[in-house]
Amino acid sequence: MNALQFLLCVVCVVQCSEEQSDSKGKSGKRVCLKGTKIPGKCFLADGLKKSFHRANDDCIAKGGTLSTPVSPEENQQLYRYVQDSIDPDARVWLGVNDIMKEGEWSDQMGTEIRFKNWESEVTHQPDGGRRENCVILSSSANGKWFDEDCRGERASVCQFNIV
Ligand SMILES: [Ca+2]
Repeated sequence: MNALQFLLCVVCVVQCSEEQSDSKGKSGKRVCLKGTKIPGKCFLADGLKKSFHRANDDCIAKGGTLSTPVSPEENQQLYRYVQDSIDPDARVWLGVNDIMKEGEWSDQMGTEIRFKNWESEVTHQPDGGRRENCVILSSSANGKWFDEDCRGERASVCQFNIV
């Protein structure tokens, strides 16, 4: 290989990698390449059971956060998606916890949540006090929420904001 060939090669490698990162930056903002789309976000299920912190870290590594429904409609859409993509009775971690302050439920940005969907007909959630600071959505309880020990192992769904 002579000097010119070498130089062309380097230029090509730099350009190619620039093009790749460019297209990565542009795609994925309007469409869900995997998972399912609801207005404003993509949901992507992970059937592998893991602790809340592990599931949270894995979502962040993918550029998202643990799913956090903010309305009855979103909760219903997440619940249906979990049933279809994991299993009809699956329970998944939500991006909601009261780790910082007992009884004050926050999302993964640390903002206190307004929409809650606690199970309250059969049991009276949340009922775990300081032992249970994380939240699951239960498909077998029609998408209702339960507080649980964060160290438990559950499936999860990541959410990605899109325009
Ligand atoms: Ca608690």
